[in-house]
Amino acid sequence: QLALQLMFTCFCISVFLPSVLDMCGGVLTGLSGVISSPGYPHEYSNNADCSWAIRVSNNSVVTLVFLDFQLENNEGCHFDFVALFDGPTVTHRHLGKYCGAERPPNTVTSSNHLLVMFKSDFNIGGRGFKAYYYSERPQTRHKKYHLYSPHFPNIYPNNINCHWSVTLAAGYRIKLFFPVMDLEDRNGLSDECAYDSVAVYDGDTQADALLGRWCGRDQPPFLVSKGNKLLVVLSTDRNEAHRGFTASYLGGKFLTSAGPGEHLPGRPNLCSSVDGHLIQDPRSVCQLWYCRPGD
Ligand SMILES: [Ca+2]
Ligand SMILES: [Ca+2]
Repeated sequence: QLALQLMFTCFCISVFLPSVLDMCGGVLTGLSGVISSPGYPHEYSNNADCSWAIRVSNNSVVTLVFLDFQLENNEGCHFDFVALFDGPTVTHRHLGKYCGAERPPNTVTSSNHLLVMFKSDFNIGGRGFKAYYYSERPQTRHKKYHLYSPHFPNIYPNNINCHWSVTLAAGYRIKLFFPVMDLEDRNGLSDECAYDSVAVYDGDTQADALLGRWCGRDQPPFLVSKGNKLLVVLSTDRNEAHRGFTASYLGGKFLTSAGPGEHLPGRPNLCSSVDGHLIQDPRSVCQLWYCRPGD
C-alpha cells in the first residue's frame, strides 16, 4: 500500500540518480498550505521535476507568498526555476518564472487554480524555496481599500519604517490617493522631506520607480500604478510626530487590450496611463504591511 501511495503522491523521482527519491508536488485543496522544494532547507536534488496543483473553492482566488528562495541563478532561468501558471495546467497564462536568490513577488491568480512548477537541471543546486498560499473571496465591486499610519488619528511613532505592499490580481492597476496627509514639515533649508515622509513606489520594492515622496501637509496627486503592485513606505525620524496619513485605493482594469504603459491599439502617441480607463474592480486584493524600527 505504501508503494501505491508513493505512486500517487510522488511526482518527482530523480530518474538519473535512482538512489535519490524525492517526494514533491501534488494536489492541494486546503484553504491554505505550505509548499517547499524537495529536502528544503537542504539543497534540492538535481533533475527535480515537481508540480503542485493548488485548487481552492469556486469563486475564490489563490495568493502565493514566497518566504524563502534560493535557486541556481541563470539569466532567463533556463537551468533551475519555479514557474507559476494562472490555472490548473501549463497551457494557462504564465504568471512568472523565477530563479536566483531574489524572492519572487506575491502572486494572485484570477481563478481558483494555481499551478506551481519546480525544475532543476543536472548540476548546481541551492537551498530551494518555501512558500505558502491562501485563498480568499474576490472583493465586491467598487470597493475602496484604506491604509492608515500607525495609531491614526493619534500621532504616529518616532523612528519607524512601515511598508504597505498592495498587490492586485494580474492585469489590474491601482489608483491611490491620500485624503489626509499630516507629517512633520520638510527641511526648510534643503526643502526636502528629510525628517518624516511617505514615499510611493510603482512596484513592490524600493528599487522600483519612485512615484513621489511627500511630507508636511503636501497633498499628493492621484497616483496610478503601471502594473498590479504599489508600495507605500512611511519613514519617521527621532522626534516630532503628527497625525499621519490615510490613503485609499481602488483597483481597475483598462478598457483596451493594451497593457500598462503600452500604446493603445491604433493610437501610437497615446499610452494607457489615464485615470479614466479604470473601469472594473479587481477580483482580489492582497495588502500586506509591517513596521519596524527605523535606521
Ligand atoms: Ca541546477
Ligand atoms: Ca519626525
